[in-house]
Amino acid sequence: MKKTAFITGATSGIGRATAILLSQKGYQIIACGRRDERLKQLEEELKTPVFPLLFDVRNREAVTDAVASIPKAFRNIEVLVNNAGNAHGLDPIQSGNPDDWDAMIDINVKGLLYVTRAILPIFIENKKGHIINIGSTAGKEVYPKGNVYCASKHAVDAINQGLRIDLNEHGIRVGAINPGLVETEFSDVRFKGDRDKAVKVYQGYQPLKPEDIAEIIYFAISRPPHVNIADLVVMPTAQASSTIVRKEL
Ligand code: NDP
Ligand code: 8X3
Repeated sequence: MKKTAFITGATSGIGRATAILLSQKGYQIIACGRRDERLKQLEEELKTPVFPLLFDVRNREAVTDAVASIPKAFRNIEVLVNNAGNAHGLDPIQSGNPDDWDAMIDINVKGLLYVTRAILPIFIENKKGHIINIGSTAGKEVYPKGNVYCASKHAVDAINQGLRIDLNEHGIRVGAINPGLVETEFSDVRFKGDRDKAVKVYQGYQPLKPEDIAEIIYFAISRPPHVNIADLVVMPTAQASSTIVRKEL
């Protein structure tokens, strides 16, 4: 039976690039997201079997139902990539929008937990599995106006460590990949479709590409079974921290 990877946020950016690469490497893909058209497009593009799962990670019941609906041929899940997430807004706390805070906590933190909780019985029964949590440099430091997004990614950092501890007895690998600036739809979402603002985030230097992160994810999951990449930070060469980016292009 082919190995299966369950990827959240496969409709765009890092998740989509990971689905494409893992399919090229022979994995069947369970591709998750809320945009049906994008999932259909991905299914047509991939060479290996794809099972599209349309759900919002915020909806606990929808997550449970989605995982329960996975057919037998796809239940041999070996890899879970917890990637779905976004920043919503970039404001000081004193003028921040609580709806944005809810979105970030509900998607980046609670959504990741719901999905993980739903998949874990499969990993525990199979006595194997590998969870890759997509954190961020925002989970390692806090930058101006990053407040709640940074809090959500610090939570991912803590959950990554907690999962590794709790799952140790089951032999399940758990690791986080924490990227700096990657050019995706991330800033379009953060700035609510303001294209001019989004484009500027990646101007004047060479940002990471989603494919760079996909390659690191593949590197992590293709290590021998005794090797677990527990926590990895990756930034563009031009970036030294969340606020120091050398612009020369
Ligand atoms: P994109 O905006 O390109 O992709 C985000 C993905 O998350 C989409 O596929 C989207 O799918 C999915 N998603 C968002 N909200 C939900 C939801 N409520 N339910 C289900 N799926 C959802 O951004 P990236 O590829 O950059 O982001 C992927 C991850 O990488 C995120 O966790 C982000 O925080 C992290 N990251 C990004 C960095 C960057 O600079 N780009 C740097 C560090 C970390 P859909 O809309 O179809 O539901
Ligand atoms: C995304 C990178 O710097 O916008 O996590 O927080 S940043």
